[in-house]
Amino acid sequence: MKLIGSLASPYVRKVRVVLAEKKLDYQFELEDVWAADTTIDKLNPLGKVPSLVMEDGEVMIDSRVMVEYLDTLTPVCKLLPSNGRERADIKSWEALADGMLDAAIIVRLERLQRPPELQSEAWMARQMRKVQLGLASLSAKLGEQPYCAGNHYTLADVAVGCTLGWLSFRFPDIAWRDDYPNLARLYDKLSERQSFKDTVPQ
Ligand SMILES: N[C@@H](CCC(=O)N[C@@H](CS)C(=O)NCC(=O)O)C(=O)O
Repeated sequence: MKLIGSLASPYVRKVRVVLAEKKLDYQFELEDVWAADTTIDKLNPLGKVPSLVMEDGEVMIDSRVMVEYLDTLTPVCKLLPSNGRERADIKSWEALADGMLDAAIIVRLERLQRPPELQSEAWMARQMRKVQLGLASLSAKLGEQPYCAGNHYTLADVAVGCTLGWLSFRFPDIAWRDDYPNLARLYDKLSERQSFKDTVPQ
């Protein structure tokens, strides 16, 4: 398999963490989707990373599809139960964590890629509200549990960890560590895993 991505993308990081946890071999190819000469849309019509080129040449898109598939490839470090409510709950954690990223990235692009006179404060505030409410919700759901889904490490922790790490990287002014010590405790624990150490956003 060949994973196309960047070292900064939190969605790419999620897939890289899962590949590492599952001990799966892959090639990693860097692609700057914002460069004028990017050819990413030849592989992925949405023009996004991560994109995963499979052994047969087919391209899988979207990190959520990828991690779900990758988890089925080996029994090592099972990250998602096969079915049932617990699976849906873990996918909901992931949907929330990814949704917060989607909102924060809109704000970042608005700030970086639109001329100041075209930027909408109201639009950015609407997106930032999703990030702030998302943090409060993650913290409330986590409570005093050691991991998102309870006592064991799952895809929920991978997704939440990638979101928190990216917020620290791109939005250092969001004081989530001070506001939500339980999220900081979780993130510090995840950061000790080799899969997280090897994929710190840069
Ligand atoms: N839902 C997608 C989101 C992927 C995504 O938005 N990736 C960003 C990089 S962080 C991207 O490639 N953006 C390029 C674009 O939107 O044109 C996933 O989980 O894979």
